Parts: sequence; structure tokens; C-alpha cells
Amino acid sequence: MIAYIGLGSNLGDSFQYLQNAVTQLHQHDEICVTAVSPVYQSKPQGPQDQPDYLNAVVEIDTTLTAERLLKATQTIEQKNQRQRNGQHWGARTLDLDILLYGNHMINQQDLIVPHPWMHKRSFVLYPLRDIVTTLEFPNGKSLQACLKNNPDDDLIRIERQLVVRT
Ligand code: A4P
Ligand code: MG
Repeated sequence: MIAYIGLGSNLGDSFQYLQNAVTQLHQHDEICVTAVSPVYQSKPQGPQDQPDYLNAVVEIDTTLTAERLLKATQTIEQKNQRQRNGQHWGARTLDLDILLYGNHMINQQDLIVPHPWMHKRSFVLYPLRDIVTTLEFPNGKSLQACLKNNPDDDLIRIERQLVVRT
């Protein structure tokens, strides 16, 4: 299954945390990272009393079910000092969101796919545009339309690039 994962960090060495995520996803026996977007810096959406974020999106090919993929991404978050302090949308060393899982629409208590906020987040849409092959989301939204509704004013594309290594 082809899936897209959003990576985000705004605590500690954020670039290194994003790189750890790419490496650790690719090291998983049932996940192959097939594309990596550029890294973008942006102001926090939601609570403003936190540092700027770095974000990127990766494309993966996986034999995991969506549920098991969620467990795998949560394990990687934990390995990277992710602490849940109760603040919704608060600062974090590493956040991995499952954006798309093939064409599946998933509505479970612990997993909603497509990710419910992705169509409103420039920091997801622009890196996704950089690597995506399909332009229609399974919920009927199109990437082009979402990009039009979400200007990239706030996004700074940084020079340094993430690499896939095992
Ligand atoms: N969950 C449900 N659907 C999914 C999914 N598709 N992928 C559940 C991953 N997880 C999913 O997540 C809470 C619960 O969401 C999980 O237990 C899982 O079962 P969390 O990561 O523990 O909590 P959170 O990250 O604080 O909440 P949430 O809603 O994931 O926040 P977001 O959406 O990650 O937003 N501004 C900028 N510029 N860049 C950012 O990356 N990120 C956030 C956090 C806020 N502002 C930002 C950024
Ligand atoms: Mg999250």
C-alpha cells in the first residue's frame, strides 16, 4: 500500500528528529520510504507560544495495515523523546501523522484517514505537492483546490535535505 506520512518537529534539533523519522521508518521491515519532500519551516498553527516548526512529508510503500502503521509511527515518536504533556497541538520533538493510506477512508476512534486537518495545512499540502503522484484525495478533495485555498506565505523551504539511508 502506498501511504503518506506528515513529519513535524519544533523542539530540540528538529532537523535531526525529522531525519531520525525517515531513517527509522525505512529501517522497519515492512516499510520502504519511496520519496522524501523538502523541509519547510513555518509558524505554529494553533497555540502561538511555541517555537517554529519544521515539516516534511514522506511517501512509503508498506505491507502494514493502517492500524499497525499507526502503532509503528507511535513507537518511532516514543523513541524520539516525544512526550505528551496534554496540550493539544502543543510543542513536540516529533509528530508523525498518517495523511493518506492508499484510497482508504478510515474513521475509527484512534485513526482518521485522510488526516482531518491536512486540507487546511500549508505545511502538509506543499511538501505533499512536491512528491505526490495522485491529485485526488479519497474524500473527494483535490490537492490543487486545497493548495489554492491555502497560500504558502508563511512557509520557508530550507536548503538542507533529508536522506533515505538504512
Ligand atoms: N490519530 C487519529 N488519526 C490519526 C492519523 N491520521 N495519524 C490519533 C496519526 N494519529 C492519528 O495524536 C493524538 C491521537 O490522534 C493519537 O493518539 C492517534 O490515535 P497526538 O500526536 O498524540 O496528539 P497531537 O499531535 O497533539 O494532536 P494532533 O491532532 O495529532 O495534532 P496535529 O494535527 O499533529 O497538530 N504548526 C505547524 N506549523 N506545523 C505542525 O506540524 N502541528 C501541530 C499539531 C499544531 N501546529 C502545527 C503543527
Ligand atoms: Mg499527531
